[in-house]
Amino acid sequence: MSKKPSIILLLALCATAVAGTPADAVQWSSYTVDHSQSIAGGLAYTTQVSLSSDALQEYGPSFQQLSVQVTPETAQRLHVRVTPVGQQRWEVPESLVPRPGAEASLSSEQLSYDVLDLAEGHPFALHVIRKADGANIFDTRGHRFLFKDQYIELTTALPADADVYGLGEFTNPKGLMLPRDGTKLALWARDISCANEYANLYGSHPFYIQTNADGSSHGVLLLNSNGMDVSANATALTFKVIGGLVDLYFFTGPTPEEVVRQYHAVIGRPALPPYWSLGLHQSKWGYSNLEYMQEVVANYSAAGLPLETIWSDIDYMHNRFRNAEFDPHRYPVHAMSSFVEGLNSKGQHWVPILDAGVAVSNGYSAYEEGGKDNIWIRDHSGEETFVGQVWPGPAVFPDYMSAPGVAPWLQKKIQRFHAQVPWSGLWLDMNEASNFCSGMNCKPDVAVASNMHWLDMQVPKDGNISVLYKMLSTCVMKCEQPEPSNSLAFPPYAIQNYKGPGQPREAPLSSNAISPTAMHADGSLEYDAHNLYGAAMAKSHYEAAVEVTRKRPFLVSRSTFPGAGRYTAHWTGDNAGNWENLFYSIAGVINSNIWGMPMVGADICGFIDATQDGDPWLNDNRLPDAEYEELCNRWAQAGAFYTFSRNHMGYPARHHEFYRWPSVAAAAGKAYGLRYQLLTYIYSSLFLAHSSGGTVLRPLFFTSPGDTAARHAQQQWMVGDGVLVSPVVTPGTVSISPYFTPGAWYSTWDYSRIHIEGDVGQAVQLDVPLGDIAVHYRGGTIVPLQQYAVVTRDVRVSPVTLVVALPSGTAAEDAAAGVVPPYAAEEFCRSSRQENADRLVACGVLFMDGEEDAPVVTSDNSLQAQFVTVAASDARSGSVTSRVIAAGGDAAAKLQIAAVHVLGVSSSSDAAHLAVRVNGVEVSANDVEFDGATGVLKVSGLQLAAGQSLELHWST
Ligand code: MIG
Repeated sequence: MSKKPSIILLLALCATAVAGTPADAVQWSSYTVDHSQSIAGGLAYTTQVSLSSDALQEYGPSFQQLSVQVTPETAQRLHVRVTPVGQQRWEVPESLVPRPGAEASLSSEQLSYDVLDLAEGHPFALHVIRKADGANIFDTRGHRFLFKDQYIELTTALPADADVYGLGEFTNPKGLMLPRDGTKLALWARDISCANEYANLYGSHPFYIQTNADGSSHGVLLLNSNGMDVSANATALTFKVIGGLVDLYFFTGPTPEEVVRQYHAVIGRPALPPYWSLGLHQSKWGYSNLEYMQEVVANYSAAGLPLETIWSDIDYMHNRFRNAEFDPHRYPVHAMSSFVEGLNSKGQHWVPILDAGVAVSNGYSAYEEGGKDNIWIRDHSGEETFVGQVWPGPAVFPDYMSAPGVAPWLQKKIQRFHAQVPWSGLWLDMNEASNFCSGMNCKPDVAVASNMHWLDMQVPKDGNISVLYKMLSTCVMKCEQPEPSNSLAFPPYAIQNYKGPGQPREAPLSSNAISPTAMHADGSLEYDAHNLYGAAMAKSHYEAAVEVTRKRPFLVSRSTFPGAGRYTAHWTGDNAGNWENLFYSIAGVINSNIWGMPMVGADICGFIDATQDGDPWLNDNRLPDAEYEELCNRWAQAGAFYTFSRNHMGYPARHHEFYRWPSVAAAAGKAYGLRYQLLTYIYSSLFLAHSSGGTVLRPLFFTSPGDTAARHAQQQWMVGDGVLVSPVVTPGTVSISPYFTPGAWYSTWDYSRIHIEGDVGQAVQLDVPLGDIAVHYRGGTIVPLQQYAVVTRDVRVSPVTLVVALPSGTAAEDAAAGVVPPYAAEEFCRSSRQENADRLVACGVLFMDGEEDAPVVTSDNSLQAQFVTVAASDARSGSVTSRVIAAGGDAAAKLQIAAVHVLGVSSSSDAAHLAVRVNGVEVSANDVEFDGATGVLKVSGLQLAAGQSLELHWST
């Protein structure tokens, strides 16, 4: 990037946007630009800025000099780092987020952005524009910029008519878009129910996407793990951060999906989950013994419902909730191991929970070995082990981020666990990390007799611990509280750390967490590293699981940070069993996709069986039984289209396994019937995200970013490029008006077509009686559909029907309507559209591998095929061709294409002259069915290996 033209532009822009001279401007910027310097011939350069006037001195003095490093990294990605000169600052470790750095041989002409306003003598501002239209990507002019030891303030302008989303983790009652009323959203990992609106939840993702009125979009990452508040109002967005650096990445899109891909190229692309994990999962906190779990499995099968995986919550754990140890009475190891072997032989799976804290308990191997290996997080002095509390007594916390001995310790622990009972995946809970005590130097409070009772407690043999659980999560230790002058425990700026309804928003950082004064093995402070606990735990478990199982791991983590998706799936945490929370789950799973964790779901039917203000332990404020059943019916069907589909509930919740009610069982049977047919399609979509970045569950408006009404269609979501889900999320509702963006949409149930003409979408009224859910294929996609079976291992080898959903317009017409066509990001599809601009084009992908679930996907162990349909613009004739990219592994041999359904063939087609040829051979009339009224052409009786190329022609 050449900077000279920028300065000229700056002067022009200054005159209009910010009136006045540099001297006046000093009032908004505390820093003035000294000089800048190119770095060794490349496009990168560094600018030094000096403090010219300070503000908010009650938060401490601002640094005198800052170095601003501007590094164009790719044509669509700019990196800007601001560091205080001569100071070592905390930053997110490379071990968790390895930085990709700049592409070699990048030229300034290639860059889609420009940086302005870094001219000598001027007030310092970060001003990044998109070159194509001059639109602002980031613009701090006119806003205060402060950089102190424990307080960074950074504000960028936002157009009032832009939408901003993707920051979290928090529950937004309005849906996806950030509130623009100045509400401060805190990022500080916390163990708290996600039914709490606007509360800082389990993960921290300092990233957002801005979609302008015209649909053009860009993204901003502030790569910083410290506690922070982020707020937006009508004109600006502000970060207030209590440590670390200003380390910014800008992604210029310009479509929202491209922004996400560009973002994932920095934080790491998502792990591919094993195929079986796409099956239905059942879980409950409170399956008090093995017999109980066996009954649940048997009930699913008796109800004729698929059940892939049964989960064990902390109920399986031995005395005082020892991770990875079985209670000898309720879950004896031998019985468990034969139970799980039995499951495995039927193609089913078992996944247990692991909590972050490790019980301080003599005779507990994980505890004793960890002490020897010196892996626990240290108390503030650095000498003693930090002791907190998880469940009824003292617990210590493995330092997954930096203790050198943690990897072998963990591997040994989970190896032993796996040798006892072969788990298929691991559920990582309480890793914010949650700690029921606040403070330092905690010791069991022996002065309180009842505390000792809890410590001695054995879980009763019948496992009925309902009274105990609630008591157990209150602190039974005596901790030293830091002095008010302790700036780690009480930094000068208090973020909006949420503690619970009716409590002050600014809870101390130590609340329900490891003390911010605690220390890691490498000397880093918990104050800085707190938000990374979950991501570090996920990474360690991923690596250990690969070693132990030699298979692709399946992990589900509650706490996450950018980059965690390389290792783990996510669930949205402790939601409530009500209609609002069903709705919240939509934005919840979409956000997780934006953050690089496409494998995600909410607890189906709700974790807490009470509305937000009710006390679940008192069973108050629950939905009446009949309405609960109705909710679960709707949620079963919606949840069937999360990527990670798990029915889970809390201890005191009414049971809501799908078989509990005939109506819900029927609804689940219908929705999961379709999900299972779509498993390979979902898997293929996850594979695309894994290999190229991007989302699987995404908002409808990604198909038409400039359509503002589509942005408000928040009760729907896309699953990949080809499937739109429009569930009922309100009570007593049998008719809905979901939104459809321009083009053709086909019901997955009967192939009936909705055609939206023009360049804006439209709401279309649909009848959805209880037990039905609206699901549509998007025109322009080819979806591989298979056959339902009770376990996924049988689905994955079943014959494939290619559903070709023809678009209603040509590629040129799509472009004119401003829609983003399906698979726009895939080169093969983009070029097919370019070459066939005046025809109808549809694209699809198929990815499949074998049951060995190899940790790394290669072309030797997988089948990868691309499908393209090109049809005449009158849709009377066309072709379906496949291109096989990889034909390795047993899938390539086993998988067969048995049928092709083309939707949207012209109804004026002449059925009498219909001819279909496959790989040059005419298909017999018996195997061809054409319904002129609906425009559906069905070709069956094919036996084509999916690993071989296919060429089908139809003409009428
Ligand atoms: O504070 O293990 O979010 O899914 O069932 C409760 C018991 C601890 C919180 C998890 C939830 C799980 C529960 N856990």
